[in-house]
Amino acid sequence: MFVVILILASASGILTQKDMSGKVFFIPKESSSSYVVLYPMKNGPFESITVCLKSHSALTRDYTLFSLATANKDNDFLLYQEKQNTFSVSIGNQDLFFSIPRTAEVRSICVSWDSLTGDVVVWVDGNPDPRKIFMKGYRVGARPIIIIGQEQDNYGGGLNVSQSFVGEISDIHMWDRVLTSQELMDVLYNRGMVGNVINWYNLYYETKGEVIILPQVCKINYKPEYCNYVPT
Ligand SMILES: *[C@@H]1O[C@H](CO)[C@@H](O)[C@H](O)[C@H]1NC(C)=O
Ligand SMILES: [Ca+2]
Repeated sequence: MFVVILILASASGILTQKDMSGKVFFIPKESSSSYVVLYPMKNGPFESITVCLKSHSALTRDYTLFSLATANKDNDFLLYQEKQNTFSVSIGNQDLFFSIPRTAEVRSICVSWDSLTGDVVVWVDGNPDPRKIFMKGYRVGARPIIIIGQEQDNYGGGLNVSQSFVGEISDIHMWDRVLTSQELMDVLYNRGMVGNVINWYNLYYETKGEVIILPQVCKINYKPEYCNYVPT
């Protein structure tokens, strides 16, 4: 398969552009130094956001799934699995909590937020949790730093080992709009619905520390297309 398209030297490391279909980022060990920086194709500010990803982790403590910081707000858009079966969505440094149990299974999470209405929806394996209203009228700032595997407490840093992610994470997409239910199903089943801010099939990223790229493993009762992207 056609893999590495282009490798560019950046100031701090190697920026890679790659089609990550059928792959995962695997962070095998707890640390505050292993993570992935994702480079967005749009710089914001953002009045609507949808983020989707799949994760697989045996952690029983808190961990971070998606950390987007801007110059003035470390939790400008943060997805975080808390203890006690609570999942949090933070926007503009404010926290909104959902009752979502942790699981050691492969799990798909999609979160959408619309500034106009404040409507937040969290989808777990395609099932929406009861929606909430949050941060109506707010705009997530421009020039975000997006990190997978660690939680930022300042712009690009302030990482805390106790909030790090250990395990596999994949199929990360981000849009600057709210997806329809039909589009979310197309994401879940890999029917060619790709992010316009972050696109897993054309991903600009940099890995730090110990992050391994491995093939995805599939759950037995998933439809094959759930974990095997077939370009159309
Ligand atoms: C690191 O994260 C843990 C768990 O969330 C928290 O209790 C602790 O205060 C954090 N430490 C710092 C320095 O932020
Ligand atoms: Ca933070």
